[in-house]
Amino acid sequence: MTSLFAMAASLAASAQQPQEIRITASEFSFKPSRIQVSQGEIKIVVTNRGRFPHSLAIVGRKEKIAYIDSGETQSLNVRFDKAEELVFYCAQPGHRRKGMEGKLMVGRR
Ligand SMILES: [Cu+2]
Repeated sequence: MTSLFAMAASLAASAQQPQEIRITASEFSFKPSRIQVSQGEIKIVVTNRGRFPHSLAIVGRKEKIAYIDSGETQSLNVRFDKAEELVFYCAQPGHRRKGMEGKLMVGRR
């Protein structure tokens, strides 16, 4: 019985609010461009402070924010189950090449 309670407690803990990270996009960078998160559910909030539309994609993941107009804020929930280092970037034509990319480090270093 005790172990059942312990399991229920840990399930409740894992159902907590996702970690939230906030990123600003502009011409032509993301700030911050290096982000460290723990494994689990992450809410990525991106605000476009630039004049051009931007986006946020993650290499190897289907989830993305396809279009963020100037002045808009959009968010994306993504789950990361293993420790890994991912690259995120803006998928608008030419933007990644001009510097719109960053590193997302999942898990402990
Ligand atoms: Cu862009």
